[in-house]
Amino acid sequence: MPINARPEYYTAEKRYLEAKTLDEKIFYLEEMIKTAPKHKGSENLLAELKTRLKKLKEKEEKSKKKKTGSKGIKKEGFQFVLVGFPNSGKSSLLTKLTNARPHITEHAFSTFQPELGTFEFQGIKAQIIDQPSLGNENFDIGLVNNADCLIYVVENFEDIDKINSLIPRAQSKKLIVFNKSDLLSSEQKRKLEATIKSKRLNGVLVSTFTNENLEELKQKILHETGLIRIYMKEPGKPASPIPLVLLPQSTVKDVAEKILKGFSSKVKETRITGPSSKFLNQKVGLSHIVKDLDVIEFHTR
Ligand SMILES: Nc1nc2c(ncn2[C@@H]2O[C@H](COP(=O)(O)OP(=O)(O)O)[C@@H](O)[C@H]2O)c(=O)[nH]1
Ligand SMILES: [Mg+2]
Repeated sequence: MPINARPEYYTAEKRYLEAKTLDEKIFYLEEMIKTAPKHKGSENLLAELKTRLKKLKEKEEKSKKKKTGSKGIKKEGFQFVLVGFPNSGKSSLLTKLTNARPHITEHAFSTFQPELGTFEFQGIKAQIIDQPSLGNENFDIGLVNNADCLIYVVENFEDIDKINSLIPRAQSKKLIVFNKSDLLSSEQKRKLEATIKSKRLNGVLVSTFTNENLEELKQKILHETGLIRIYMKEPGKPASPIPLVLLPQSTVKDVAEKILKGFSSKVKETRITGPSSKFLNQKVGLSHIVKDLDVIEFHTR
């Protein structure tokens, strides 16, 4: 179109044409409108761009309404969000890690809205959310930016940088899952694992088909939550099999209060055995900081 626009306009147009998400499209279309020449010869073009923008905004409004519907996900406790390209195996992984049963197909973009699953492992619970793939207009950047930890589901190292460049504002911790290990030879697996180690990546090589390393992945997920499991014990009896779950940096007082509000004022003596104790049955005060898998005995006399 011979409208003699400034270079900024053509850059915005190029980005607009390449844009994958609705968010991006709207952003660059607005840039085009801002930088388009404003004279008689470009009137039609401007009008056309504005109509296009209006339509995209209507579409955005509609998808927002959908999101706040019955599927709206409430954050409870520690939240993981799966991110990755189409067909990397996010939905398959959600099925293996949680109670959720999302739709799995060989077609790209078969997940249309976020799907919540509850991860339950060795006494700890967390939320895991399966997202529409990167590049899908229903991909929810808000979920990514609010996650406590992102789980990248990838098939190779290049995907990691590509994902990073698409979600530049994500600050949370990252766990990298290399999926489809069943497609690799043992030599390829060995190399990939060596590279994960040498790059000091928080990553693990798994297969949702053969279940390879899924237990290791669960351990890593549990570790990422930082949650602390404390086992209570009565004198002369074995420890209870079900732990109390506390936040990182919790104290003996927090444990007592978790059992019963006000209970800490009744505690006369605390004995602790486990990662936070120097020896068996160490006597500690209420301000002692507990560690995961400690066993605690309260004496109230
Ligand atoms: N070979 C192999 N294929 C897998 C594995 N996990 C998932 N797939 C396949 O990859 C395709 C996409 O899986 P899906 O979970 O829907 O991926 P999503 O688009 O990331 O949610 C499906 O055909 C799955 O059967 C795996 O561990 N190994
Ligand atoms: Mg999916």
